[in-house]
Amino acid sequence: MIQFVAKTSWQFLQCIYFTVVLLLCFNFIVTTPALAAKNSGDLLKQTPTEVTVSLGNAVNELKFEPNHLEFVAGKRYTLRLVNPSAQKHYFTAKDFADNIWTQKVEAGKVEVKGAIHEMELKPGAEAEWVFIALKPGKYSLRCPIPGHAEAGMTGDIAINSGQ
Ligand SMILES: [Cu+2]
Repeated sequence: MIQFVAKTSWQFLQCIYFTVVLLLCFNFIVTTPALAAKNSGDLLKQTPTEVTVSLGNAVNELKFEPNHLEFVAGKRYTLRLVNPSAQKHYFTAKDFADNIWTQKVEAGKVEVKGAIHEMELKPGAEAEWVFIALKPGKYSLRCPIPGHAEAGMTGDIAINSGQ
């Protein structure tokens, strides 16, 4: 048990200083980017920027439209995924998903909270992925259904630095 005995006001100030430094260190240790995003009311109050991506299209071409997406770190987004084609597709971007903070995914009457790594959209399906972009970088996107990525169903996602 450590006891601070303040004999003089100088020692008392030293105790205060030490305590403040300790608290700052502790705060630094527990503040991971994900927790920071989760705990920050300001980030969640941002009106999300809406981005729509089509998985395939009405004439069954195997591609994402658009196939290049850009986000800014620290900004909130609603990524609307739609599948207007006659077959199912995946939106698979695991590294991207690891570097964002997912607030929720809404599909039909279901709202899913927490981390998501890939989504399968059946013909005609629609889902909304609400997240905050965190770590700047370049990430790849693909549909892992056999033959789809090979036919061009790939894309890239950039998270740009907010500075
Ligand atoms: Cu596909």
